This record gives sequence, structure tokens and C-alpha cells, in this order.
Amino acid sequence: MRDTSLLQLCISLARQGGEHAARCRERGIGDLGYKSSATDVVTECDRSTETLIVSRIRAERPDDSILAEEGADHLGNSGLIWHLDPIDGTTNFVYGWPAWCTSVAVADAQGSIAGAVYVPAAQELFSASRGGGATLNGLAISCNSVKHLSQALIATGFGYAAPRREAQVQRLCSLIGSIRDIRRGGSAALDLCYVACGRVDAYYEDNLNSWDIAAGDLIAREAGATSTAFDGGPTTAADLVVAAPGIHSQLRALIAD
Ligand code: LIP
Repeated sequence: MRDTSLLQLCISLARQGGEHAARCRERGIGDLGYKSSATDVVTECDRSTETLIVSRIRAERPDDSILAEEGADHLGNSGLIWHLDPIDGTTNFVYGWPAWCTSVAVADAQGSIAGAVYVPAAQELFSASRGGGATLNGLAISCNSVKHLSQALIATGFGYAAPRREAQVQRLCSLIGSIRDIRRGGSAALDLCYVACGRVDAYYEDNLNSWDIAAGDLIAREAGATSTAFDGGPTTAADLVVAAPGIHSQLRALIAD
């Protein structure tokens, strides 16, 4: 029972947060704040969306911990922790591109229990519970059955610091000739959901945060994807390769070189 109610809460929070952020965007994003670099921006919409979701979690799950992108950091004693990205794809949000989402997940010591990613522009709600499968707007989803890397459409992303982006592009150069093509969507959570529903065949990236991947990685795994770190170990926000099973080892071998 617990996992179902936690899943329903993730879904409700992601949807409410995403709708709040979309309304905020319509009113105008206001002054930009800056975080790790001149291109790592934050808006008042990020902050107010996070405040809204955090206040609901604190009210409904007062003993749980919370870790959120814009600073909410509450230590609870229930053994459960919420990972929250109020607006993943912030650059897209600022520029008015539709590929941004609100990502909410709850985890225990073994990993994510439930997660939801809501995309207001598409009115698409991706969700999953551990062992319960993954859905898009309530309908079951699964990753692709692609078997050859040369036929695979690969999503990836780049960091906010120029030296890191340059290193990431070098890695991309090492595999671009072995795949169908790449897609750079701008939101890790959405890229992972796209693996889950077959809109891309794989996603990899490094130097993320837990809130970027906690929901999307669960959704992709529950949709049948294989998920590991670059070195084949357990997935972390430090680096991850999440792919259709038929190509995961081929892609990981190129990335790990
Ligand atoms: C984004 C990630 C994306 C990455 C961007 C950025 P944000 O998170 O979702 O995968 O490539 O550089 O980190 O900053 O939009 O929440």
C-alpha cells in the first residue's frame, strides 16, 4: 500500500509543480539568478515551484528527508528521501522551449521507490513505482528493442562549465561515427523518460545531481532499460548510461574508452 500512495503523491506533486511553473512562465520569468556559471541560471519560477512542492511534502510526509535543486534540504528520520527538480531543463524554460519538466521521486536506501516527471507543454505525465512498471499518461511504456548501436538514436547533455563541455564533446566525438544520431534535449529527466517510451534508444551524461535522475532513471528501468555507471557499476548522478538492453554494453564500451 505504501508504494502506491507514494506513487500517487509523486504524480500529484509533479503535476501541481509543473502547472505552477507553466503559469509562472506565462507571467514572465523575472530577473535571472546565477549558480555555478554565467549560463547556469535560476528563475523565481524555479524557486516558487520548489517552495510549493516542498511545503506539500512537509505537510504530508513530515518525517521524510528532502533534497531539492534550489536549496531545500530537510533531514528527516523516516528513512525516505524526496529528490526534487522543480524545473529540469531550466535553459529551455528561460528560452521558451517546451522541453522542460518537473521531476519528483522518493527513495529509500535501495534507491527510488516511486517517481513522476510532468511535461506541461505536452501534458505528458511519466511515472513508475519500483517493480510496478512505467507509464505515460497511465498507459504502459517500454524501451526499444534495437540491437545494433549503428541504428541507435542517443541522447546526451553537456555541463555548464566550458572545460567540462569540451571534455564531453571529445567523448561524443569518439562515438558519433558508430551511432544513428544524437539528440540534445536539455533535460536529463526528460531524456530518461524518452528512453523509457522509445523516443530515443539510450541516454548518457556525467556530472549531474540526484534530482536530475532519481525519477527518470526509475521510469527507464521499469520500462525495461539497462542502467549503469560509465564503468558498469551502479548508476549514480556522477555518470550514467541508460539504454535499451540490446545496445547498452556496446554503448558503454565506447563511452568508457
Ligand atoms: C540540466 C540537465 C541536463 C544537462 C544540463 C542541466 P537543469 O539540469 O537536466 O541533462 O545537460 O546541463 O544540468 O540545470 O536544467 O536543472
